[in-house]
Amino acid sequence: TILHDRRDGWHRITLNRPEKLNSFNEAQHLALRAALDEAAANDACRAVLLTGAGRGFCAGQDLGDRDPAKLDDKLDLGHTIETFYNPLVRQIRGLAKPVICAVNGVAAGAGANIALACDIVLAARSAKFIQAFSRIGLVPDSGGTWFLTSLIGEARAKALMLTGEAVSAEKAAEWGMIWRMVEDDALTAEAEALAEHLAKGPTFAYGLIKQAAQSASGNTLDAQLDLERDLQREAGRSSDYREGVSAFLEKREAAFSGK
Ligand code: LHQ
Repeated sequence: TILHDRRDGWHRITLNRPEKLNSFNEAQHLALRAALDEAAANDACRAVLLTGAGRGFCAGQDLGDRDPAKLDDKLDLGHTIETFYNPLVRQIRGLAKPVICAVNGVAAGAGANIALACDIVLAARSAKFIQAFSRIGLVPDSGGTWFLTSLIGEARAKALMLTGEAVSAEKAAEWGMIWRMVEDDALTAEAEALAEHLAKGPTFAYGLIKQAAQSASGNTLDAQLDLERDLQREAGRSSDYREGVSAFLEKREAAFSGK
């Protein structure tokens, strides 16, 4: 259900149920969780690249195994969210190294929002983002209501969530929903180059940068200033800071260890 490619310095994790547009069943959730856990625990892995096999990125929850006869007022989708989707989003956000998402094709439902949970999102020109939930009578999950409102504002976010209209990669980039749109045939190379670049970076500082950026919207400026002070104190004690300063003074490229 997933492919885990351990490269020198970074890992590529590929959702791999292309015949179902990589929609999530339980097995795919568990395999992705294990792969992310491994990437998090392995010091040699300093960046993660998440993508999808085939023509889609991810179509959200696999709806194929739903028996409409069993969809009644006893059903607890909250349990599915709590067991699988929320831990996944927390895992991506909590991973103390950069997670790049290369959106190779359609990203729908939870698939769109898992992409938005990643740190740097590149999307192929032919990719699109669909808040498909309202099309089947559901509410956006996997952080979508939070990510979208903060990324593109409440007006655009609400319209997308209510209409279920698709957003092209080009529009997503123009709106600031993602980092960049890339031509289809350039996506893999661009995403790999970015992963390789980040894998040589100051990984410890990257983890702190994620933490700071993700805290901003819930903090007052005062609280955020305090947080920056604390994080900078930690960064200032890292060997990568020593190396960064030495390299600057010696006019050479820094060789960061990630520590
Ligand atoms: C699929 C799926 C799919 C199964 C395409 N499942 N087979 C959380 C907690 C608990 C419950 C519910 O949900 C959630 C979160 C969610 O994610 S809810 C939202 C679930 N996702 C959707 O509603 C999206 C459903 N898919 C679509 O609307 C379309 O497939 C999109 C717009 C993504 C792509 O359209 P097309 O490019 O026209 O492709 P297609 O529809 O022909 O799909 C290709 C195949 O993939 C097809 O199978 P087939 O055997 O006919 O070739 C689809 O049935 C299958 N597929 N999404 N979610």
